[in-house]
Amino acid sequence: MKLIEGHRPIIPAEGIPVWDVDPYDETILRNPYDYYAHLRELGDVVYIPRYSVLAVGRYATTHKVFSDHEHFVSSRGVGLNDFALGKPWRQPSIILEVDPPEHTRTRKVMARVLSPKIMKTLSNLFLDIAEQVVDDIISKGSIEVVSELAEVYPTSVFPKAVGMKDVNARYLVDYGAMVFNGTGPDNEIRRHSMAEAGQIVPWITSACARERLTGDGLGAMIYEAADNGDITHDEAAMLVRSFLSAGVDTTVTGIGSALWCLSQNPQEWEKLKADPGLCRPAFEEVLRYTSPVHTFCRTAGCDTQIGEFPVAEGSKVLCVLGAANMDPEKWGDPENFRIDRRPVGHVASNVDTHGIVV
Ligand code: OVV
Repeated sequence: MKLIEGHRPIIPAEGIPVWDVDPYDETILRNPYDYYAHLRELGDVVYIPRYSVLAVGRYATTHKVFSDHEHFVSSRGVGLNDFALGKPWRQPSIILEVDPPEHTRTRKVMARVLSPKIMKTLSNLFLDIAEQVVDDIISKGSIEVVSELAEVYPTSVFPKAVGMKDVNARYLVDYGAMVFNGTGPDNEIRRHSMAEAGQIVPWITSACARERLTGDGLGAMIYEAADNGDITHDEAAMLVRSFLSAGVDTTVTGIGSALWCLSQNPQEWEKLKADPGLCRPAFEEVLRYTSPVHTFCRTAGCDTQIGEFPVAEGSKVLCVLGAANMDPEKWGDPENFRIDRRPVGHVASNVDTHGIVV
């Protein structure tokens, strides 16, 4: 059978609204808010013929499908490609592209290494580097936010926290782009990100090896979990890779978006300066408002349904997290960026703490 973007085309159930849109078009990616609104308006689930996929964008439905690993699996890939039908471009992640019970086991190791207690021991490192970066910026007078701040901070902090001996900020940023754009269709954006895969993938793989890590970082702790028999040593290397794929790109986007949101909402910036204690809720609001990961897919692992509509096994479902995070049903006034909103339950990132399997 002829596949579309690596998955089986589907015939949508009668009554599912059809929308001829390309969610991965650059115009929509640059300003997705109208797309989000229309997707939610059309219904609980929408069929997008361009990629022969279903899409959900209302908060309640998106949350439900995204967390329902019994029916909507991650192990067939969280992009358009169905790993059951074709070889993925990289070895699948054992934290992202996996379902319980395997996910529960690997997730436990990650959670232990990223515990608040261990994060606290790293806070001086995070703070020192933040101060250095800010001092540099102040001495320069003006900056380009993405390349001189949003990319610089995570790529300075991350390798140190993980304990990487090999540091290549450019490769880390480009690998992040590959991982996330790799979930989309074979368009210009994806091809551009993948162009360097031949060099970067082997670099990432070797940088995650035990002998390329110091003995005192997060990476070493992951390998210690392997020494204790919680995971295998090959799995340890894969979890170290997950730090790099999941951590860098989302943080670059988060910091860039934070500066954008504050620059567009000067009254919120004043509020933050007056009460720096709002920093954390402000960042959560940035994540809700901008959704660094706009979409992750699930794959129907069996014949199932969304609302009243039947959904056939093998159907790819776009969970449009950005749309869910802007649903007025859930948020009341989602268009207002408010640093004191405390948007509990947003599905932007850190989603595991809300019970969603990533
Ligand atoms: C949560 C997440 C996002 C992106 C990549 C990965 C995980 C990974 O493990 O590679």
